Amino acid sequence: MGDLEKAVEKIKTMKIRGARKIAIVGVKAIEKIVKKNGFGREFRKACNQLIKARPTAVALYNAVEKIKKEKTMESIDNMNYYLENIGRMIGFINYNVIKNGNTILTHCHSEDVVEFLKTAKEKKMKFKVIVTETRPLYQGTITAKELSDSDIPVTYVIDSAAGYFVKDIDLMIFGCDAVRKEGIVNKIGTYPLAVVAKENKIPVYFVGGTIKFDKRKEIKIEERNPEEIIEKNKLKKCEIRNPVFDITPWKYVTAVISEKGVLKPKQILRLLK
Ligand code: RUB
Repeated sequence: MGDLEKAVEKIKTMKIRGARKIAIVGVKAIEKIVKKNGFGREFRKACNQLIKARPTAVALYNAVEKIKKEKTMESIDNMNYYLENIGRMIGFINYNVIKNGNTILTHCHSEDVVEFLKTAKEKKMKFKVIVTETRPLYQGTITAKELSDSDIPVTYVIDSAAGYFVKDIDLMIFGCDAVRKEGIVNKIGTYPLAVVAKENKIPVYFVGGTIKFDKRKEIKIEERNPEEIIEKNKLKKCEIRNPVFDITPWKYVTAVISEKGVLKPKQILRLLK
C-alpha cells in the first residue's frame, strides 16, 4: 500500500479521526506526494481521494483547497504549522469563558476542546468536566483519559445521562467538524445536548479554528456501517442507521471560540458570506 492509500485507509477506518487530525494526516500524505511528483496528476488524485475518505468535516477540504490554489511547498509548510498549533493557539488566548469552580460538559473527543481545557488548567483554573461516552465508538474515553491524565477532575457518564446531570453543569463545550450557515456540525448527539442546555439556560460554546468554517454549498452527513451499533442478525427485521454527525442550529449556540476570538453567531454568519 502506498502513502496515499495508507492515509485514506486510516481515515476511513477511523484509526485517525477528529477533524483536525484528519486534516494533519491528509496534508502530510499530500506533502509526500508533492515531494515525489510535484503538483501534477498524482497530487490532484490524492486531494480527491483524501477529501472523500470522510466527507463531512471541512478542515481537510479547506486545507486542500488552499494548497491547490497556492501550489507551493511553503503553503504546505504553513498549513502543517497552522494545523499542528491551532488548538494551543486558541487555548492560550484568555477568553474568560471558564470560571473557577465551573462544571463543563463535553461530548466525543475533540483535540481543540482538550487543548483548550488543558491550557485553562495550566493557567491554574479550577474546573470539572463531565464527559459523555459517545456511542457507538466511545470517543469519550479518549477525552476522559487525556483530561484526567492532566489532573483535570473528570466524571464519565453514558450519553443519555446528560439530562440527569443538568443541575450541575455551568457550560457545555464541544468541538466542530464544520461551522456552516445552518449551524455547527459535530458528533451525533451534540444537537440534543445543546437543546437541553438552552432549555436550562446553560451556555453552549464550540471550539475550533477558522479552518473549520465551511462555505461549501452542501454538506454530506456521513452514515457509517450499522454494525458499529449492533450485529445485524440481532435485529434482522429492523433498519439500523448510524449517522455520525448532527447540526446544531445557531439559536442553540452561544459562541465559537476560535483564533479570531469568541465569535457570536451573527459575526460568524457574516464571515461565512
Ligand atoms: C469527532 C468529532 C469532533 C470534531 C472536532 O468525530 O466530532 O468533535 O471532529 O475534533 P469522529 P478536533 O470521532 O467521528 O471523527 O477538535 O479534534 O478537530
